Amino acid sequence: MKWGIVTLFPTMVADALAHGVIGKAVQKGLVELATFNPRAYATDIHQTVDDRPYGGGPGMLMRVEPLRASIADARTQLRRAPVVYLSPQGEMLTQTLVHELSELPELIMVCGRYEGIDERVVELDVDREISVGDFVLSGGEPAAIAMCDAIGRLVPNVLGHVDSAAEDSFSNGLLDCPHYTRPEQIVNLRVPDVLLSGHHGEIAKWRRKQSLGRTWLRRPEMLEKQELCGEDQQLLDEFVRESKS
Ligand code: 9D3
Repeated sequence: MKWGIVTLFPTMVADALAHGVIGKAVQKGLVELATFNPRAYATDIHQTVDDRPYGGGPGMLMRVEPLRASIADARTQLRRAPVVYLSPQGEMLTQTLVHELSELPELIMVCGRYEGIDERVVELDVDREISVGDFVLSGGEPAAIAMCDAIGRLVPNVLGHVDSAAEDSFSNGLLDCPHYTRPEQIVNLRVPDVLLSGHHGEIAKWRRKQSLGRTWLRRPEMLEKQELCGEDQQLLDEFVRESKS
């Protein structure tokens, strides 16, 4: 998959995507990253990339000409790519949307800075506006990085077997169960006996019960969206009963 990222801070994005499984995928050519810096398309002596908003008020917007020229260049290099504008006004990024985007051959992401971009650029050049959550960032780059990370790990051969199984964990609509490693005791806290028992059936049941229980405690709205099977309902009932005693 090819990513084109329009950003005033190309090293911020490239550096962030140079680590871990995504970094490996870039090295292997499983994903390709190209950045387009509006500043490189600015034609005035000062290479100006900001401009004042009509109507006044505090804050600046991205200057239209270099922004549109950088998006146009990205489009010529990624001819099959839809253009996403990362913005707080966008539709919320979910794992379902991540899955959908991971099936594209190419994707262009436009990162805003300052107060954002002229609405006519959205109308003319943008196919889709996406937000990563209801909190305030100082620009689109951290959002683009999060989106590339989430998409990249779904690209075939980017993850090994172990991680791709774990991937089910959010897609299955439940939170993950707690995990434990050595030592068997930390301060006064022991690893749950069942995990030391070697009974794989009991271990799987315990993990499922913890997933259901934690989702019930922390994200009840996730459970309301799905109908539990009889066995899951029984495991959750046990968890609820035990949490009250
Ligand atoms: C005056 C109000 N502005 C500043 C508080 C609004 C504003 C402008 C620009 C708020 C944030 C930003 C920069 N944010 C992004 O570019 C962004 C973002 C975000 O802030 N939250 C969640 N997802 C995203 S995607 C891009």
